[in-house]
Amino acid sequence: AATTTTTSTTTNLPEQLDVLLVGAGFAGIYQLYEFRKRGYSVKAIEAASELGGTWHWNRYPGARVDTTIPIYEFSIEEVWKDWTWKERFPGQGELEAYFKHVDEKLDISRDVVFNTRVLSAKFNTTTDRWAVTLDDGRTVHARFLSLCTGFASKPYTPAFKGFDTFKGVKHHTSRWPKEGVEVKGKRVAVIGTGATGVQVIQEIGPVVGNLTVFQRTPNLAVPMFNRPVEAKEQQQLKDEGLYPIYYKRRTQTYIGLDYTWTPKPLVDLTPEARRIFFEELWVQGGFRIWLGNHEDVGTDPIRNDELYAFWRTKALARIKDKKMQEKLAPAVKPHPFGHKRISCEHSYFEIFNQSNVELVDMSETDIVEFTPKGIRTADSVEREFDVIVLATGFDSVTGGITQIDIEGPKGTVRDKWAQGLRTYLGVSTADFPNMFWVYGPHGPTAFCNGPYCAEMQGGWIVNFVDSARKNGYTRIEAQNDAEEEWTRRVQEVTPVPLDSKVKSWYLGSNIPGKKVEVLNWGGGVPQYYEIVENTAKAGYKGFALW
Ligand code: N01
Repeated sequence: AATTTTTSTTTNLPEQLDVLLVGAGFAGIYQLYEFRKRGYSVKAIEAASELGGTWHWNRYPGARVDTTIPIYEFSIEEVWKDWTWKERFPGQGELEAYFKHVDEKLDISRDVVFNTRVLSAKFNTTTDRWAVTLDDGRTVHARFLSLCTGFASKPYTPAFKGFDTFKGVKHHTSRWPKEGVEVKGKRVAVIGTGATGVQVIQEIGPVVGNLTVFQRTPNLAVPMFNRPVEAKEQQQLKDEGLYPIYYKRRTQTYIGLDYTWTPKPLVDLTPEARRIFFEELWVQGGFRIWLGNHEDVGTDPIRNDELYAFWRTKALARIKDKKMQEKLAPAVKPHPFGHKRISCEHSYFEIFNQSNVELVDMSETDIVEFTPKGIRTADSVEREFDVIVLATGFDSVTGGITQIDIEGPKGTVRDKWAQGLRTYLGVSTADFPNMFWVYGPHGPTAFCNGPYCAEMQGGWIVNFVDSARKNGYTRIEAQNDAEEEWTRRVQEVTPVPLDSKVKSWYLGSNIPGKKVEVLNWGGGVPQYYEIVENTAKAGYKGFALW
């Protein structure tokens, strides 16, 4: 078995492979393990120097998963049986250690080419193989191409005027240097208050010299209530046979967690009962107040207002200054609760009580330019900084795929999707034979626990490829009519207002110029799972097999 994740770029890479995986995070690791077990020649190409995907790249201060253990991990017994977490919501460092453990158990690294990027892939209709070009000059020919690029592997940095003139230190959060950045006592700016911005702000707030937060939209963040978890507590659950039950439960809940919407509509409860119910969810921490709530908090505007009012009361109690209260938790709801991804925090609002923290409301005064010393805003004020943190998000869901030059028999994925996203089952697209992805466009992605999605969709792909091989097919391809039908269905089950002024990566509206459309399957995990399983049982209906 491997001892640690390695940084070798010299991994033996045959010119011909059965399967080439792009990325070695949860998704790539799972498929590598499963394909190899079934005797496939398979390799993963990974741009990073180690396993972990998002948990390798996002090493900014305060990075922490916002899903509890043991829901957020592989369900592979060999891995979980002797792995012990330290915290209910583990931090990035602990997740890095987890991936080393995974490697020790499953011996993954020997089949991963690290420090290498996939530049392009072209399908050859004569050989039914993908010719995949790497940035080290090598070309690999693989029957199947599986894109395990995650939903957030392409960072987004806005095109700020004068960006390169700034002489201090600046980093996008997902490209944070491994050796860290000194922020103690420094003048620091954070641009962006999404899930990442919230985590950075609460982590560095207590140590920086002064902090300026550039906020475009207030974050309706909820407390995580993280706590240490004892080894013996975990062992007991394992001994009682609970872990497989937890993992199975992920298939039955809306978002692949161990809980889901409460069925009884809120409207059936008295206001007092609703208040108590909210309180009960709140103290459990994390997403419960949203995803454990009654579903009508999302669909009924009055119930949504009620939840916002509840959230606001909690937030206001933690913010001292009246003006700051209005910026962080405005009287007028900035957007429906839950329409932007809920973020989790522990001391975010308290940071704004510090006298050395300033909040710049970009709806009043936008960033005009970066200068050699700092940032100038529309009110002509130039603030000086030593460090600028860009917590500005990602070209999410599609960006990981469209950043690669992928060419099928009729053109590139990028050109095809520029006209509008079209997929079949959120794992494939017509005219791109033998190509799949997980945790990407039109899958449950934004509304699914990552490791679960990696296993559920990954397992489905492995079974499909295996069935094709056993039946002697060399080419499998989504059909246009099946794709039309699926795309229509995704739009139908994901009722989101496309004309909303709210910018959200759920819809691509966070990226200037990106087509605003439904990017994720919003019909919930159980329904998705049922559909893909039934498709398999029906002989992979909707795919052509040659
Ligand atoms: O990115 P985001 P993120 N000028 O797109 C602002 C996962 N995640 O990295 O809201 C100024 O959410 C933008 O403003 P607005 C999680 O799924 C998980 O924070 O568009 N500001 C916003 O505030 C999450 O949802 C974890 O008005 C600009 C911010 O930048 C996803 O990753 C932790 C701007 C971007 O927020 C992405 O989160 C972290 C501009 N030109 C992330 N452009 C955990 O598991 C954008 N912004 C805990």
